Amino acid sequence: MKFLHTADWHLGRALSEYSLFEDQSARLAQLAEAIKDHQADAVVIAGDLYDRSVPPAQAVSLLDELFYSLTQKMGIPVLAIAGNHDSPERLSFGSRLFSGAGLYVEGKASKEIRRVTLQDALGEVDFYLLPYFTPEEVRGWFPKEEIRTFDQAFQAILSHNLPRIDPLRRNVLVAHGFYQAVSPEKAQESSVFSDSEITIGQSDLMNLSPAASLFDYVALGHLHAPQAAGAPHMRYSGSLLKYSPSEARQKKGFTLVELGGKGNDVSYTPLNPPPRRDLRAIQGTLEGLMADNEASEDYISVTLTDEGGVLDAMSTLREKFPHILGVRFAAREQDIASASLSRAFQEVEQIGRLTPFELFERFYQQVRSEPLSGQREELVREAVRAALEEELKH
Ligand SMILES: [Mn+2]
Repeated sequence: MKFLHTADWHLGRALSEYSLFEDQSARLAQLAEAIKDHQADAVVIAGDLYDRSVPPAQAVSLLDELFYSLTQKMGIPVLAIAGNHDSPERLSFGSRLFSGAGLYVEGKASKEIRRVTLQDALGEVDFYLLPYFTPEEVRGWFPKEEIRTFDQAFQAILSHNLPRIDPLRRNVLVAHGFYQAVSPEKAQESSVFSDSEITIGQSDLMNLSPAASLFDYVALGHLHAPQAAGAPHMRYSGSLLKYSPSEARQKKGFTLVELGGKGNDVSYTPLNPPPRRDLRAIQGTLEGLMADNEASEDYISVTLTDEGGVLDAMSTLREKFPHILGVRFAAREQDIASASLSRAFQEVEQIGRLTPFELFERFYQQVRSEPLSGQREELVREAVRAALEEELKH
């Protein structure tokens, strides 16, 4: 059995002001290509299909088109679970009907983990679909047990399902969350950045160790960097694309997983086709960056090392990098990081003193690299005036 393990698609996501729709569609076309090229038998999507619980219509159509072409045109079964970014109920829509067509979507976690059995030349493979869940949810299923943490919730679900999982069969677990095959005590010092770039403490960590011998492969989603979760056969495939400058150095794509007969080694191969546009982080002085770099359509995150103030850095860089994501100043960050936090406070204070119009004016300048003027300026002034008047009425 060969399948593509992928996760964290975040369809509908934008980078700064740029929609990623074209990049994501191109990526999904590459996914379909990879399935053909490698003759995969199935696709496993380990959560965060969408970026938000109410995704843009365009993202819904994109996913609908892909699901149709995979299951109906190519005859490839699709197994998917909800991540923390998805709405469990919305993702579940039609799920019972669709399973008849080879589309297995598990939106809401349930006490009995949903099992989908697929067949290959060597026999059957059981896929267990465990979407993202919260401890509160799980507490309701096991009223007699003490469930406060994610780990307690996961262990309760796992023990409850143990009798249903046949260790003599080939088993695959699909899950979304912060999983590692270590004891939570050991992981206390470690902190990991997830998709939301918020540090996850040990409170979110779920220990996969008890599942290690039960499953031939564990297909995980949530962490955006491809990595093993404490054992080589329990893995995060990583996100579909680079979704933040902090991910600039990560390799993105899908993982091709090959299950042999029961007891045989599982092989996994990362597939990283080049994206439509890469995301790169570059650093230097404004002059140096402009002189040393070729013009590029890539998404570029810039850190300037200039000592003094730099005028119009964003619009200068935009000439070379039309998809610039933002400019940070290394010196300023150092200042802030060291003693002079007061400067940051001053800046915030200053922003606080701006009128709504002035604030928008700044925003416009930053986004469009040109001052707000003429008819546009009039329109904004009028809109602000109207909004303020409206507010005064209440
Ligand atoms: Mn997630």
